[in-house]
Amino acid sequence: MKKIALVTGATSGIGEAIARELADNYALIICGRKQEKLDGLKSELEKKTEVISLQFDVRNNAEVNAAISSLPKEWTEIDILVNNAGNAHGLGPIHEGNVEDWDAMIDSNLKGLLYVSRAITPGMVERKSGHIVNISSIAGKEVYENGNVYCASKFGVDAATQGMRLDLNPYNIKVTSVNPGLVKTEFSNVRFKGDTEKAENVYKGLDPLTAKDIAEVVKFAVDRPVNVALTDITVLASAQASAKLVNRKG
Ligand code: 8X3
Repeated sequence: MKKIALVTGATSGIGEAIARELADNYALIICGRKQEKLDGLKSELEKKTEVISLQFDVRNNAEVNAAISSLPKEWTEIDILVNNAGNAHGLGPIHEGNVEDWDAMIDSNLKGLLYVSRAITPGMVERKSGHIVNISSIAGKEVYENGNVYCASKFGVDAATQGMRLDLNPYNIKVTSVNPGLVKTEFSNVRFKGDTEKAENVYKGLDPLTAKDIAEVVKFAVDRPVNVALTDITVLASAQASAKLVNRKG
């Protein structure tokens, strides 16, 4: 079998694009919460490579462990782990924050990434090889107004990524962080809970990144030769100078 890549949050947006991109060179374990979406993507990608799907919620450690332990023997040696699952919920000042939104962001963006990494890294350590790609955000590099807890979750991802790189260094495991800026996906629809006007305004007057743009960067990172480790890659739309400084037309 080819090298095996596992992608979380593969049922939409950046994760789905990453799965498509990696299907050229890797056998794929696609993970997500929505079985129907997993089935659709699996039948599409099976035309290119071997694919297996795992349905679980990264926020639930028991589900994570059960799913990873259910892998058939020939799928257990995971070479590439892409921790992509996560989202933003709400955008507003800290004193008006919705605690359920906070829990959702910290549980999926940070704790979910840790649960999945905890389940998969022992095998990589044992084999002394592997590559983890954490999809973080420009929000893990800069705090912006009203971003408070989303930014905190992504700063957490940034710290966890650095920690993983240190701890896994003796075992030849590469750890890469990819930090996207404005990518037009369902991201803003989810953040604004279906308010499409607010979501559209985020990308108004600029040419945003696409999920494919980020997926191509991930592919580039995992395809580097053994002697090359890309550690920390921030990818902004060309019109962006920072998280919120955007040169919008008209
Ligand atoms: C997504 C990018 O700028 O909306 O993580 O935080 S941003």
